[in-house]
Amino acid sequence: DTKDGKKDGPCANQDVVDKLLELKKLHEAHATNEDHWRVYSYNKSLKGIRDYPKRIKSFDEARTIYGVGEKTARKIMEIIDKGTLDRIRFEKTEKTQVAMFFMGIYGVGPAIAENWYNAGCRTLEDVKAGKGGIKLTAAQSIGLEYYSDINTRMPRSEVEEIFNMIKPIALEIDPDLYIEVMGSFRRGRADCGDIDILITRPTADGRTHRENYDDLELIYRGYVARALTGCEANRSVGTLLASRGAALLYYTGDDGFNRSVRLKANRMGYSLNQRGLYGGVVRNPCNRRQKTNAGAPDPPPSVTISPTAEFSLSLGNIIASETEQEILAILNVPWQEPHERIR
Ligand code: DCP
Ligand code: MG
Repeated sequence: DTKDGKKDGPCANQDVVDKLLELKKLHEAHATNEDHWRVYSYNKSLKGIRDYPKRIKSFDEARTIYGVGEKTARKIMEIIDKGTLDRIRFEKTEKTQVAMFFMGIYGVGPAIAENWYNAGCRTLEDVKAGKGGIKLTAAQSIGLEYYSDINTRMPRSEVEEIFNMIKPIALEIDPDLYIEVMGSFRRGRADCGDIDILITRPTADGRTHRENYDDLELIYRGYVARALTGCEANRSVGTLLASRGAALLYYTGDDGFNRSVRLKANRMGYSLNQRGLYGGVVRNPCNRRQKTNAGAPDPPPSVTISPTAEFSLSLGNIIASETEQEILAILNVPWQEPHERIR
Protein backbone atom coordinates (compact mmCIF):
# COMPACT_ATOMS: atom_id res chain seq x y z
CA ASP A 1 0.00 0.00 0.00
CA THR A 2 1.78 3.09 -1.19
CA LYS A 3 -0.98 5.35 0.10
CA ASP A 4 -0.04 5.63 3.79
CA GLY A 5 3.68 5.32 3.46
CA LYS A 6 4.37 8.04 0.93
CA LYS A 7 1.85 10.57 2.15
CA ASP A 8 4.11 13.16 3.67
CA GLY A 9 7.45 12.03 2.36
CA PRO A 10 10.09 10.77 4.77
CA CYS A 11 10.05 12.24 8.29
CA ALA A 12 12.63 12.40 11.08
CA ASN A 13 11.49 9.04 12.44
CA GLN A 14 10.63 7.25 9.22
CA ASP A 15 11.99 3.89 10.44
CA VAL A 16 9.57 4.07 13.38
CA VAL A 17 6.67 5.02 11.10
CA ASP A 18 7.45 2.14 8.72
CA LYS A 19 7.58 -0.48 11.47
CA LEU A 20 4.44 0.76 13.25
CA LEU A 21 2.63 0.89 9.90
CA GLU A 22 3.63 -2.70 9.25
CA LEU A 23 2.30 -3.70 12.68
CA LYS A 24 -0.91 -1.76 12.12
CA LYS A 25 -1.51 -3.63 8.87
CA LEU A 26 -1.03 -6.95 10.61
CA HIS A 27 -3.70 -5.93 13.13
CA GLU A 28 -5.99 -4.86 10.31
CA ALA A 29 -6.04 -8.45 9.13
CA HIS A 30 -7.79 -9.52 12.35
CA ALA A 31 -11.51 -9.15 12.83
CA THR A 32 -11.56 -8.72 16.60
CA ASN A 33 -12.70 -5.59 18.36
CA GLU A 34 -9.42 -5.41 20.20
CA ASP A 35 -7.51 -5.26 16.92
CA HIS A 36 -9.90 -2.64 15.62
CA TRP A 37 -8.98 -0.44 18.59
CA ARG A 38 -5.30 -1.11 18.12
CA VAL A 39 -5.57 0.06 14.53
CA TYR A 40 -7.32 3.22 15.70
CA SER A 41 -4.65 3.84 18.29
CA TYR A 42 -1.80 3.27 15.80
CA ASN A 43 -3.42 5.64 13.33
CA LYS A 44 -3.44 8.30 16.01
CA SER A 45 0.15 7.81 17.16
CA LEU A 46 1.36 7.49 13.54
CA LYS A 47 -0.04 10.92 12.83
CA GLY A 48 1.75 12.31 15.89
CA ILE A 49 5.06 10.65 14.99
CA ARG A 50 4.88 11.80 11.35
CA ASP A 51 4.34 15.37 12.49
CA TYR A 52 7.12 15.23 15.11
CA PRO A 53 9.99 17.29 13.72
CA LYS A 54 13.02 15.83 15.54
CA ARG A 55 14.64 12.45 15.89
CA ILE A 56 13.22 10.82 19.04
CA LYS A 57 15.96 10.30 21.64
CA SER A 58 14.30 8.83 24.73
CA PHE A 59 11.26 7.04 26.10
CA ASP A 60 10.18 10.20 27.95
CA GLU A 61 10.47 12.23 24.79
CA ALA A 62 8.41 9.65 22.89
CA ARG A 63 5.69 9.91 25.55
CA THR A 64 5.27 13.64 24.83
CA ILE A 65 4.21 12.94 21.23
CA TYR A 66 0.52 13.21 20.36
CA GLY A 67 -1.21 9.82 20.55
CA VAL A 68 1.80 7.97 21.98
CA GLY A 69 1.09 5.98 25.13
CA GLU A 70 3.43 3.94 27.27
CA LYS A 71 3.25 0.78 25.15
CA THR A 72 3.81 2.61 21.89
CA ALA A 73 6.69 4.58 23.42
CA ARG A 74 8.34 1.27 24.37
CA LYS A 75 7.91 0.04 20.80
CA ILE A 76 9.37 3.27 19.44
CA MET A 77 12.48 2.88 21.58
CA GLU A 78 12.85 -0.76 20.57
CA ILE A 79 12.82 0.28 16.90
CA ILE A 80 15.27 3.12 17.51
CA ASP A 81 17.66 1.03 19.63
CA LYS A 82 17.53 -2.27 17.76
CA GLY A 83 16.09 -1.45 14.35
CA THR A 84 13.53 -4.22 14.79
CA LEU A 85 10.20 -4.80 16.51
CA ASP A 86 9.56 -8.15 18.18
CA ARG A 87 5.82 -7.71 18.08
CA ILE A 88 5.90 -7.77 14.28
CA ARG A 89 7.59 -11.15 14.29
CA PHE A 90 4.96 -12.38 16.75
CA GLU A 91 2.00 -11.10 14.71
CA LYS A 92 3.36 -12.06 11.29
CA THR A 93 2.03 -15.59 11.28
CA GLU A 94 1.30 -17.53 8.13
CA LYS A 95 -2.40 -17.12 8.87
CA THR A 96 -2.20 -13.34 9.11
CA GLN A 97 -0.13 -13.06 5.94
CA VAL A 98 -2.56 -15.22 4.00
CA ALA A 99 -5.48 -13.20 5.39
CA MET A 100 -3.84 -9.94 4.29
CA PHE A 101 -3.39 -11.38 0.84
CA PHE A 102 -7.04 -12.52 0.63
CA MET A 103 -8.16 -9.08 1.78
CA GLY A 104 -6.81 -7.78 -1.52
CA ILE A 105 -9.85 -9.44 -3.12
CA TYR A 106 -12.65 -6.90 -3.53
CA GLY A 107 -15.39 -7.66 -1.00
CA VAL A 108 -13.19 -9.63 1.39
CA GLY A 109 -12.62 -8.38 4.94
CA PRO A 110 -10.75 -9.93 7.86
CA ALA A 111 -13.61 -12.22 8.93
CA ILE A 112 -14.07 -13.81 5.50
CA ALA A 113 -10.32 -14.05 4.99
CA GLU A 114 -10.03 -15.95 8.26
CA ASN A 115 -12.91 -18.28 7.36
CA TRP A 116 -11.23 -19.12 4.10
CA TYR A 117 -7.94 -19.75 5.84
CA ASN A 118 -9.69 -22.04 8.32
CA ALA A 119 -11.32 -23.86 5.39
CA GLY A 120 -7.81 -24.68 4.15
CA CYS A 121 -7.34 -22.02 1.47
CA ARG A 122 -3.83 -20.61 1.10
CA THR A 123 -3.66 -19.29 -2.46
CA LEU A 124 -5.89 -17.54 -4.95
CA GLU A 125 -6.09 -20.85 -6.83
CA ASP A 126 -7.51 -22.50 -3.68
CA VAL A 127 -10.10 -19.75 -3.43
CA LYS A 128 -10.97 -20.02 -7.09
CA ALA A 129 -11.42 -23.78 -6.75
CA GLY A 130 -13.71 -23.28 -3.74
CA LYS A 131 -11.40 -25.38 -1.57
CA GLY A 132 -12.97 -26.43 1.73
CA GLY A 133 -16.43 -25.69 0.34
CA ILE A 134 -16.05 -21.91 0.45
CA LYS A 135 -18.49 -19.86 -1.61
CA LEU A 136 -17.77 -16.55 -3.30
CA THR A 137 -20.22 -13.75 -3.92
CA ALA A 138 -20.47 -12.41 -7.48
CA ALA A 139 -18.41 -9.36 -6.52
CA GLN A 140 -15.69 -11.46 -4.88
CA SER A 141 -15.39 -13.61 -8.02
CA ILE A 142 -14.81 -10.50 -10.08
CA GLY A 143 -12.43 -9.20 -7.42
CA LEU A 144 -10.51 -12.45 -7.72
CA GLU A 145 -10.41 -12.34 -11.50
CA TYR A 146 -9.04 -8.78 -11.48
CA TYR A 147 -6.89 -9.16 -8.37
CA SER A 148 -3.76 -7.49 -9.67
CA ASP A 149 -5.59 -4.79 -11.64
CA ILE A 150 -7.61 -3.76 -8.61
CA ASN A 151 -4.55 -3.77 -6.36
CA THR A 152 -2.45 -1.70 -8.71
CA ARG A 153 -2.68 2.06 -8.60
CA MET A 154 -3.08 3.80 -11.95
CA PRO A 155 -1.26 6.87 -13.20
CA ARG A 156 -3.14 10.15 -13.09
CA SER A 157 -3.12 10.28 -16.89
CA GLU A 158 -5.20 7.10 -17.07
CA VAL A 159 -7.84 8.63 -14.80
CA GLU A 160 -7.92 11.67 -17.08
CA GLU A 161 -8.29 9.51 -20.16
CA ILE A 162 -11.19 7.53 -18.74
CA PHE A 163 -12.92 10.60 -17.37
CA ASN A 164 -12.62 12.42 -20.69
CA MET A 165 -14.50 9.53 -22.22
CA ILE A 166 -17.25 9.49 -19.59
CA LYS A 167 -17.88 13.20 -19.17
CA PRO A 168 -19.24 14.01 -22.66
CA ILE A 169 -21.54 10.99 -22.49
CA ALA A 170 -22.95 12.22 -19.19
CA LEU A 171 -23.45 15.73 -20.53
CA GLU A 172 -25.19 14.35 -23.58
CA ILE A 173 -27.72 12.65 -21.34
CA ASP A 174 -28.21 15.78 -19.29
CA PRO A 175 -26.34 19.01 -20.08
CA ASP A 176 -27.13 20.38 -16.62
CA LEU A 177 -25.02 17.81 -14.83
CA TYR A 178 -22.01 18.83 -12.82
CA ILE A 179 -19.50 15.99 -13.13
CA GLU A 180 -15.99 16.00 -11.67
CA VAL A 181 -13.36 13.61 -10.37
CA MET A 182 -12.89 13.57 -6.59
CA GLY A 183 -10.64 11.54 -4.30
CA SER A 184 -6.89 11.31 -4.72
CA PHE A 185 -7.17 12.74 -8.25
CA ARG A 186 -8.64 16.03 -7.02
CA ARG A 187 -5.93 16.13 -4.36
CA GLY A 188 -3.44 16.10 -7.19
CA ARG A 189 -1.86 12.72 -6.56
CA ALA A 190 0.32 11.29 -9.31
CA ASP A 191 -1.29 7.88 -8.90
CA CYS A 192 -4.83 6.87 -7.99
CA GLY A 193 -6.32 3.71 -6.51
CA ASP A 194 -9.63 4.27 -8.28
CA ILE A 195 -11.72 6.96 -9.97
CA ASP A 196 -14.22 8.71 -7.73
CA ILE A 197 -16.73 10.65 -9.77
CA LEU A 198 -19.21 13.10 -8.27
CA ILE A 199 -22.32 13.88 -10.28
CA THR A 200 -24.82 16.48 -9.15
CA ARG A 201 -27.49 18.53 -10.79
CA PRO A 202 -29.48 21.68 -10.06
CA THR A 203 -32.98 20.76 -9.03
CA ALA A 204 -35.11 23.83 -9.38
CA ASP A 205 -38.07 21.52 -9.88
CA GLY A 206 -37.24 19.54 -6.72
CA ARG A 207 -36.81 16.31 -8.62
CA THR A 208 -33.68 14.17 -8.33
CA HIS A 209 -33.70 13.26 -12.03
CA ARG A 210 -32.83 9.80 -10.94
CA GLU A 211 -33.79 8.32 -14.30
CA ASN A 212 -30.81 10.16 -15.82
CA TYR A 213 -28.48 8.40 -13.44
CA ASP A 214 -29.96 5.08 -14.48
CA ASP A 215 -29.34 5.93 -18.15
CA LEU A 216 -25.84 6.94 -17.26
CA GLU A 217 -25.22 3.68 -15.53
CA LEU A 218 -26.46 1.68 -18.52
CA ILE A 219 -24.11 3.51 -20.84
CA TYR A 220 -21.23 3.34 -18.46
CA ARG A 221 -21.71 -0.41 -18.26
CA GLY A 222 -20.96 -0.60 -21.94
CA TYR A 223 -17.48 0.64 -21.10
CA VAL A 224 -16.62 -1.42 -18.08
CA ALA A 225 -15.40 -4.99 -18.15
CA ARG A 226 -17.52 -6.03 -15.18
CA ALA A 227 -19.63 -4.08 -12.71
CA LEU A 228 -19.02 -4.96 -9.11
CA THR A 229 -22.16 -5.79 -7.09
CA GLY A 230 -24.45 -4.36 -9.74
CA CYS A 231 -22.89 -1.11 -8.58
CA GLU A 232 -25.63 -0.51 -6.04
CA ALA A 233 -23.30 -0.75 -3.09
CA ASN A 234 -20.93 1.72 -4.64
CA ARG A 235 -23.31 4.33 -5.79
CA SER A 236 -24.70 7.13 -3.70
CA VAL A 237 -27.33 8.35 -6.11
CA GLY A 238 -28.90 11.71 -6.53
CA THR A 239 -26.65 14.14 -4.77
CA LEU A 240 -28.53 17.41 -4.96
CA LEU A 241 -26.67 20.47 -6.13
CA ALA A 242 -27.50 22.09 -2.81
CA SER A 243 -25.28 19.45 -1.20
CA ARG A 244 -22.42 19.90 -3.60
CA GLY A 245 -20.03 21.54 -1.17
CA ALA A 246 -20.56 18.84 1.41
CA ALA A 247 -20.15 16.14 -1.24
CA LEU A 248 -17.00 17.77 -2.63
CA LEU A 249 -15.53 17.96 0.84
CA TYR A 250 -16.35 14.37 1.66
CA TYR A 251 -15.32 12.72 -1.61
CA THR A 252 -12.13 14.74 -1.94
CA GLY A 253 -10.87 13.47 1.39
CA ASP A 254 -8.44 12.32 2.29
CA ASP A 255 -10.12 10.07 4.82
CA GLY A 256 -7.90 11.32 7.65
CA PHE A 257 -8.72 14.93 6.83
CA ASN A 258 -12.41 14.03 6.78
CA ARG A 259 -12.16 12.34 10.16
CA SER A 260 -10.57 15.35 11.77
CA VAL A 261 -13.11 17.78 10.24
CA ARG A 262 -16.04 15.59 11.30
CA LEU A 263 -14.61 15.29 14.79
CA LYS A 264 -14.32 19.05 14.99
CA ALA A 265 -17.93 19.42 13.80
CA ASN A 266 -19.09 16.96 16.45
CA ARG A 267 -17.23 18.80 19.19
CA MET A 268 -18.94 22.01 18.13
CA GLY A 269 -22.33 20.31 18.34
CA TYR A 270 -22.78 19.86 14.61
CA SER A 271 -22.87 16.81 12.46
CA LEU A 272 -21.15 16.70 9.09
CA ASN A 273 -21.77 14.18 6.35
CA GLN A 274 -21.62 14.12 2.55
CA ARG A 275 -24.95 15.95 2.35
CA GLY A 276 -24.32 18.86 4.62
CA LEU A 277 -23.44 20.36 7.97
CA TYR A 278 -26.27 19.96 10.42
CA GLY A 279 -26.99 21.72 13.69
CA GLY A 280 -29.35 20.95 16.56
CA VAL A 281 -28.50 17.32 16.22
CA VAL A 282 -29.75 15.05 18.96
CA ARG A 283 -27.22 12.31 19.06
CA ASN A 284 -28.06 8.67 19.05
CA PRO A 285 -27.40 7.58 22.66
CA CYS A 286 -25.26 4.72 21.34
CA ASN A 287 -22.99 7.28 19.72
CA ARG A 288 -22.75 9.58 22.70
CA ARG A 289 -19.16 8.62 23.39
CA GLN A 290 -18.21 10.12 20.10
CA LYS A 291 -19.47 13.46 21.30
CA THR A 292 -18.25 13.49 24.88
CA ASN A 293 -14.95 11.71 24.49
CA ALA A 294 -12.69 13.50 22.07
CA GLY A 295 -10.42 10.48 21.85
CA ALA A 296 -13.07 8.11 20.58
CA PRO A 297 -12.78 6.97 16.98
CA ASP A 298 -15.31 7.49 14.27
CA PRO A 299 -17.07 4.20 13.75
CA PRO A 300 -16.53 2.81 10.24
CA PRO A 301 -18.38 4.82 7.56
CA SER A 302 -20.86 2.03 6.98
CA VAL A 303 -22.05 2.68 10.52
CA THR A 304 -21.75 6.45 10.82
CA ILE A 305 -22.60 7.92 7.52
CA SER A 306 -25.89 6.29 6.75
CA PRO A 307 -27.57 6.00 10.16
CA THR A 308 -26.19 9.29 11.48
CA ALA A 309 -27.09 11.00 8.24
CA GLU A 310 -30.68 9.79 8.40
CA PHE A 311 -30.78 10.62 12.06
CA SER A 312 -29.49 14.14 11.66
CA LEU A 313 -31.65 14.69 8.63
CA SER A 314 -34.70 14.03 10.72
CA LEU A 315 -33.61 15.83 13.87
CA GLY A 316 -31.08 18.46 12.84
CA ASN A 317 -31.41 21.48 10.64
CA ILE A 318 -29.10 22.12 7.77
CA ILE A 319 -26.57 24.88 8.41
CA ALA A 320 -24.43 24.76 5.29
CA SER A 321 -23.91 22.49 2.32
CA GLU A 322 -23.49 24.43 -0.91
CA THR A 323 -19.79 25.21 -0.87
CA GLU A 324 -16.72 23.78 0.81
CA GLN A 325 -15.72 27.29 1.82
CA GLU A 326 -18.82 28.02 3.88
CA ILE A 327 -18.68 24.67 5.66
CA LEU A 328 -15.02 25.02 6.63
CA ALA A 329 -15.55 28.66 7.65
CA ILE A 330 -18.34 27.74 10.07
CA LEU A 331 -16.12 25.05 11.55
CA ASN A 332 -13.23 27.51 11.87
CA VAL A 333 -11.05 25.29 9.73
CA PRO A 334 -8.66 27.44 7.68
CA TRP A 335 -9.17 26.98 3.94
CA GLN A 336 -7.01 24.24 2.50
CA GLU A 337 -6.58 23.45 -1.17
CA PRO A 338 -7.41 19.85 -2.08
CA HIS A 339 -3.72 18.90 -2.34
CA GLU A 340 -3.18 20.13 1.22
CA ARG A 341 -5.94 17.95 2.67
CA ILE A 342 -3.75 15.22 3.99
CA ARG A 343 -3.77 13.91 7.54
N1 DCP B 1 -13.74 8.52 2.26
C1 DCP B 1 -13.83 8.73 3.62
N2 DCP B 1 -13.78 7.67 4.49
C2 DCP B 1 -13.65 6.42 4.00
C3 DCP B 1 -13.56 6.19 2.63
C4 DCP B 1 -13.61 7.27 1.77
O1 DCP B 1 -13.93 9.87 4.07
N3 DCP B 1 -13.59 5.40 4.86
C5 DCP B 1 -13.75 9.68 1.36
C6 DCP B 1 -12.39 10.35 1.40
C7 DCP B 1 -11.68 9.76 0.26
C8 DCP B 1 -12.81 9.64 -0.77
O2 DCP B 1 -13.94 9.28 0.01
O3 DCP B 1 -10.63 10.57 -0.20
C9 DCP B 1 -12.54 8.64 -1.86
O4 DCP B 1 -12.26 7.36 -1.29
P1 DCP B 1 -11.07 6.46 -1.83
O5 DCP B 1 -11.08 5.22 -1.01
O6 DCP B 1 -11.21 6.30 -3.31
O7 DCP B 1 -9.75 7.26 -1.42
P2 DCP B 1 -8.80 8.19 -2.28
O8 DCP B 1 -9.40 8.54 -3.59
O9 DCP B 1 -8.44 9.30 -1.38
O10 DCP B 1 -7.49 7.31 -2.49
P3 DCP B 1 -7.22 6.21 -3.65
O11 DCP B 1 -6.25 6.81 -4.60
O12 DCP B 1 -6.59 5.06 -2.93
O13 DCP B 1 -8.52 5.86 -4.29
MG1 MG C 1 -10.12 7.10 -4.87
